[in-house]
Amino acid sequence: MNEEKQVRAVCEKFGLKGEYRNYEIVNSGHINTTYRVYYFRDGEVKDYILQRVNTYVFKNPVDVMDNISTVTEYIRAKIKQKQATAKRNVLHYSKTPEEQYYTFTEDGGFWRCCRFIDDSVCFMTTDSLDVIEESGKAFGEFQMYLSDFPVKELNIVIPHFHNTIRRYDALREAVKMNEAGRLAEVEQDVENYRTVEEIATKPYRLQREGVLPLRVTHNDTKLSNVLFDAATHEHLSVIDLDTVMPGLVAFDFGDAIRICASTGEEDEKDLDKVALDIEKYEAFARGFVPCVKDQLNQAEKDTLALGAVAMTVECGVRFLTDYLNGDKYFKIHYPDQNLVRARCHFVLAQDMIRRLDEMQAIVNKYCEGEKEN
Ligand code: GN1
Ligand code: MG
Repeated sequence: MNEEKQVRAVCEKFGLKGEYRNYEIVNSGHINTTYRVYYFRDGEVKDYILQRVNTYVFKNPVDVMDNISTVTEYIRAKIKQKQATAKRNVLHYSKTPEEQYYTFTEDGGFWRCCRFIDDSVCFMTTDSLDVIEESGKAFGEFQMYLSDFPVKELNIVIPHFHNTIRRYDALREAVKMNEAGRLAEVEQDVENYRTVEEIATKPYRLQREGVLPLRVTHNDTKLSNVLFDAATHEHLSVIDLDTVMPGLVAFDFGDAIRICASTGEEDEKDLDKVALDIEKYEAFARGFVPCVKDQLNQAEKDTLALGAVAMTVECGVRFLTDYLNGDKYFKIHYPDQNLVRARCHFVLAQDMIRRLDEMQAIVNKYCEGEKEN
């Protein structure tokens, strides 16, 4: 079946009303295949986000949708306590006539559909400190909405997702197997990552020792996972809830920093361009920290900046592992993209390690915010 036919057939399975107009591919994610589909109904265009979930990555996609539906309902109810409608502030997934949040296609595809939030935009990168601060608020509020959510109700959709120790083990395994025959080319990169293993695995070790508590976290807090109002650039909603699971607040903070506070792209080839932008870092902290600080223990506050090191290294290790394994996990748009990503993350992490005290001082400032006033 050609792509458009399949897209239309899936829309029909969700019983979307109105007249189908057209569709486009959305290329920003590394995991799922995403389409924006335009319908015409009641004199206006209605658009939807249709996704084919990557079942190589999400082995139990029904569990993913269970998590997403419970979490979005929970947040919707909270938002409605303070405002009339939550329409633009939380995702709304469509159900099929059989009352399911997903449908299958004959080729084994697992699909879901949600309304596109009206007049919203997202950014892959930005130089606007206001946008970055807004993204910090978006993830901070998300954290707050779920602070009393019963953690045990969540399915663990990817076991050991942010277990940095296991991510290093997977890299060692990939080195041993050398499946794609690329080891000779990356020996220096593997060695580089070894030099930062100790510091990068520290937050995970603190979690294991019970010093850092598990909370309900988003676990994939990149800038492009926030929607903003197209005109004002105020934050509307966080998206991509696939990996909402128990996790560390430091990791939600840190994974966002990895993207929004880097001077380069996630796959910047010119490594001289890659560094931590401390102003952007501060902008995110200014949005995020005040939302969460009252619920964090001292150890959590003290390790937020370290979370950025951990997430940058962990993500780099994952890119390098995938490169060695033959690019099976992350989507790539050119042959050595995973290697480029891995190298760029190492340079960024090194800069963060150099500036860790400065980074943590900024967090401390926003943790103490109220005392200053
Ligand atoms: C993936 O789906 P996407 O592109 O938002 C990945 C994240 C990585 C990120 C790197 C389920 O996120 O963990 O940090 O790429 N998601 C999964 O950009 O592995
Ligand atoms: Mg994701």
